[in-house]
Amino acid sequence: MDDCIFCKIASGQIPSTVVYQDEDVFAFRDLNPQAPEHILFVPKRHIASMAELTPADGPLLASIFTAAKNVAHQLDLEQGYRFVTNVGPHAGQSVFHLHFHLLGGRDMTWPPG
Ligand code: D5M
Repeated sequence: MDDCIFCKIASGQIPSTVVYQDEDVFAFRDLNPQAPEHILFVPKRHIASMAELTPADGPLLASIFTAAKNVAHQLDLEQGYRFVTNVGPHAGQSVFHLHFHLLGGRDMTWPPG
């Protein structure tokens, strides 16, 4: 999508601190980190949110989760981490391109705010 900031980041039009990428997945550091390690995982293809996913996206999700697991391992987050996606305004979604937050490097509380 032309006006989507995460499409522009995933295509390299807007700079980011890239952590991982492959054919379908792009991961970069969050501009406003909420933990010592805060990385966003996005599909390179534009999908507005988890609400838009279909069964055909299963392999894509497997790629995203596998990438996140491997990055968590590389960052020594073996003590634990959180992997979340916000869907819609009530959840605080502010960028409408599907993204998963990998948060780690500190103790997390539950329930989240
Ligand atoms: O999360 C959207 C996240 O996207 C939020 O944590 C800030 C981050 N963000 C926004 N713009 C950028 C750029 N340009 N680089 C890196 N990170 C960015 P949400 O779940 O939608 O609230």
